[in-house]
Amino acid sequence: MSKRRIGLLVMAYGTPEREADILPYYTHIRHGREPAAELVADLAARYQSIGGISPLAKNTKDQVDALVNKLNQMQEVALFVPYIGLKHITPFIEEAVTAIHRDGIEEAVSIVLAPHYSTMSIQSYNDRAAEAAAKLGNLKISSIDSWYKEEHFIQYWAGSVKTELDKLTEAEKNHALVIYSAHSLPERIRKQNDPYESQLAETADMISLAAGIEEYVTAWQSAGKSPEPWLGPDVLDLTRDYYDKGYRTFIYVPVGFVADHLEVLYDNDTECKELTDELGANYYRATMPNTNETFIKAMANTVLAQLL
Ligand code: FEC
Repeated sequence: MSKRRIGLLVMAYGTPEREADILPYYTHIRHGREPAAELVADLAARYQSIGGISPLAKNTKDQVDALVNKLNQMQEVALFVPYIGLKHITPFIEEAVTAIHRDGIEEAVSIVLAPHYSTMSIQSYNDRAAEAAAKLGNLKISSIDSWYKEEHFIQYWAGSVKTELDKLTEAEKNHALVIYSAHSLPERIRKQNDPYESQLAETADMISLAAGIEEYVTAWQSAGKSPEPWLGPDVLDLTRDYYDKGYRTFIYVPVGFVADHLEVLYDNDTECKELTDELGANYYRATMPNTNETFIKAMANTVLAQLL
C-alpha cells in the first residue's frame, strides 16, 4: 500500500542571508515601515558582532531535515514531505503553501519553530498559512499552536540547564539564579487574554521540577525598539535587581527560542555577558537545542499527535 503523502510545513522567523537583505528584512518585521538609517546600521553592527550573518538560516534548515527524517523513521503509514515557510524573508509562508499545493499534496501539518503560543507570534504564522491554503483550495493544513509541554522538550532543557549547573563551583552555587526567558511582546497582548506569559511560567516550573532547581525566575528579552510598553521584567533589569539582592551567578536559559541566532548570541551572550562582567558576576548560558535528538523527538511527537 502506498504511503499517505503529508506536507510538513515548518514555519520559522527567517534571517537575512547577506547584508543586502537586512533592509528589506527589517522593513518586513516593521510591517512595511522602513527603519531609519541608524536602526539599520545598529542591526548590521549586531550581525557583524556575531560573525557577519546569523547562523539561523542553516540552523532552521538542519532542524527541518532532522525533523522530517525522524518523522519518516518513526512510522510507516505516511511520507512527510518538508517545506520551510518563513515569516520575514523568502521563502515566505505563502510560497511554501503554494509549493505544497503545486506538488499535489492535499493534507499538511504545520509547526512553528517556537514553542509558546501568542496571538502575535504563532497565531500570525498559522493565520498566514491558513489564508494561503484557503486561496488555493484543496489543501487542509492542521496547525499546531504550542508544544512546550511535550516531555522531550522539558527533558532537553532540564539536561541543558543541569549541564551548566554542573560547571559551577561550590561558592558559585550558593548565589546562583536560573533565568528562563522568551522574546518580549507588547503588553497589549494581555487584553486578549493571551497565554504567552503563563506558558513561559509553566515552562520554567516544569523544567525546574525535572532538573531539581529551586532558585529560578522568568524574564523577557529582546524587546522591540518602540515606545509602547513591552512585557517585563527585561533580562538586563532583572539581572541588576537580583545582583542587588546578593546573587552573583546567573544562568540564562532562553527557552522561547530553539536555535542559536542573533537574539541569543547577541542579546544573551553579548549584552547579558557585558552586564555580568560589569557587575563582577558570573555568566552561564544553557546550550540551545538546534538538532539535539531529544529535542527533535519533542517536535516529531507533537506533529504525529496532531495527525491523530
Ligand atoms: O538570527 C536572526 O537573524 C533572527 C533572530 C530573530 C528571532 C526572532 C524571534 C522573535 N521575534 C519576535 C517578535 C518581535 C517583535 C519585534 C521584533 C523585532 C526583531 C528585529 C530583529 C528580530 N526581531 Fe523578532 N526575532 C529575531 C530578530 N521581533 C532583527 C528588529 C530589530 C530589533 O528590534 O532587534 C518588533 C517589531 C516592531 O518593531 O514592530 C514584536 C518573537 C520571536 C520568537 C518567536 C518566533 O521565532 O517567531 C515573538 C529568532
